[in-house]
Amino acid sequence: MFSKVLIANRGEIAVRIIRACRELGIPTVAVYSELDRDALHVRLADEAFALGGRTAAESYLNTEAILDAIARSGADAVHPGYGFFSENADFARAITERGVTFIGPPPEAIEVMGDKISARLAAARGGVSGVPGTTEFITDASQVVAFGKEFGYPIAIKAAYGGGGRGMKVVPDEASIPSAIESAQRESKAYFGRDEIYMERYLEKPRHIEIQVFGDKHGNYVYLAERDCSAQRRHQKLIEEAPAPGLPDAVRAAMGEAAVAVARACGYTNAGTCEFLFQDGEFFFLEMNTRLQVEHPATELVTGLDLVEWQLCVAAGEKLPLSQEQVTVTGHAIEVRINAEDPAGGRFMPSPGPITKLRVPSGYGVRWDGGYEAGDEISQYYDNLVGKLICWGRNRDVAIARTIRALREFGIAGVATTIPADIAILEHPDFSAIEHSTKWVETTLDLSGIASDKGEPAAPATEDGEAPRVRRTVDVEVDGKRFSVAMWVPESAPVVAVAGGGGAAARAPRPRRSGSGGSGGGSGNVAVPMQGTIVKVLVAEGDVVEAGQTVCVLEAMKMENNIAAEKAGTVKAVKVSPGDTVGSGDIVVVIE
Ligand code: MV4
Repeated sequence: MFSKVLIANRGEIAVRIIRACRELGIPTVAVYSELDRDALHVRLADEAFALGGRTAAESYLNTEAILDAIARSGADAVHPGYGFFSENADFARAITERGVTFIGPPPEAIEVMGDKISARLAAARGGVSGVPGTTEFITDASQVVAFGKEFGYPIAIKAAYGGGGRGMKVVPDEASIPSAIESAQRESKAYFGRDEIYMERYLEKPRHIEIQVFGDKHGNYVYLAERDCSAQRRHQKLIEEAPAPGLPDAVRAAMGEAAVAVARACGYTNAGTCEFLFQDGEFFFLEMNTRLQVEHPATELVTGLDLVEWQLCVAAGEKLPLSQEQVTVTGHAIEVRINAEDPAGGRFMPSPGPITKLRVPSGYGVRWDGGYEAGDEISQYYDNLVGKLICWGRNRDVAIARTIRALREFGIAGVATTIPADIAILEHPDFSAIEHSTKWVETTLDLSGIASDKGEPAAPATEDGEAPRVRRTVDVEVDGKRFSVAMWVPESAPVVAVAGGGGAAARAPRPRRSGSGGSGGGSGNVAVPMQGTIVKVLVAEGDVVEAGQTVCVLEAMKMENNIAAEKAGTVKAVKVSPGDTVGSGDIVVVIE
């Protein structure tokens, strides 16, 4: 086994890996950016090395800085987590050349799967079919026309070196081919630096089912059940579950064997995931993710296995501990991603900031994999996953009820989270009846009723000139029954002393004044909640706007975010134009 493992990552996944190493008695090394100097993964690791920098490119993606930390720490293995260097064959090679083990697949397998056409060819070598489509780059629109004549529409045009849905365009008819090719190439170039594209038949209502596979360095493979990740929005998964509900056992076994065949065909080792689309009883290979995935704990809860332990053992040259027949699935697991995003009105605006309060649920069948504690800050520079709640139940209904129970116990303040949207999904009859597909959240689920909530009570509207008020609660007993009484007091008022050391009042967090968070009436100053670039301005001076109307579009954290008016009125000033860079809290539009 390794004598020291460096974790080239941050947040919850770094914490997850540190914990697994500790249980195996392996010392751990954390790395950190300037913003993460005091982060949880740094606090938990045995040693930590500064990378410098703030952005991912300056820190967690800085090859030189990480290689330097590996050398200085004397680590003999590196776990890349997910994202960052996890699917970077050059990085895997660079550390291997230095005699350090990459805890992941061989670089050649990463390369085969990084190119979606070679991935399709590898699957075909293993006898596994992808969605009907081409295995050559599109060089001319006439190829798409010919494909449409043979297979019909819609057609998906995809980035050959892409993934995660970026660069994918759906072509509804022949007339749309030229513009779809053009925008697929443009997006692909922008995201991946390359513009090769190919095509497939587009399936309109598939479920996303993925198989967890494992290979060791002795040619052994197993699949560890499957996960259903159909509850997603704009290619961001919200909820994952294992096993996939309603999947016939014969299909499940065939998919598992197909995933193993794909892994074998590219000489895969360590943990990987084969993604399939499942529609009308048929499944098609989509792509293989050559890393440990965010949703791996759902598989852990139903198989009873520790996948990170498996990764470490396999990377160290050990044989897989179980044969396929020895892998069993018990009950049902649901994983909910809790992101610092505000789902109000279904918009999912990033909501970075300090976490002022964090109380995570517990109890039977409840697991929390988090990257933060109260007092830590979610930075706009990184992924805004706060953590994952994973609940196990003896069947799917029990798991759903338990997850809803746990989500309702969750206490977090300072940032808005996706929890209200998660509850809406889990409580929806379509979800319990397994009538959802990958399109369901966007087309069917109604999130318009969800209000902004940063876990801090909003102060009631105040008269002009009056000091802002804050909510304080006191616990009182009336006839021997305990009540919690809320009072609205001026911010400057002394904290009421509560008998029995009732610290609740003293600890009551202050409402945040910026953005769409607390203040009752809504400000006429429309501010952006994070740093980014203005890509569109939709109003001009003198326009009459309604509360909630989008006034401009901000590109930040790789997403376009609609910035909305908080109150109705007339636009008095527009302070930005497309292309402008803005910082968190900058006022972009003034409404009177
Ligand atoms: C597709 C598809 C339908 N037909 N390919 C999106 C992400 C990338 N991994 C592949 N994706 C899709 N490819 C064909 N031929 C539908 C999707 C898709 C999707 C897939 C998995 C999970 C969520 C999704 C959401 C929208 C579209």
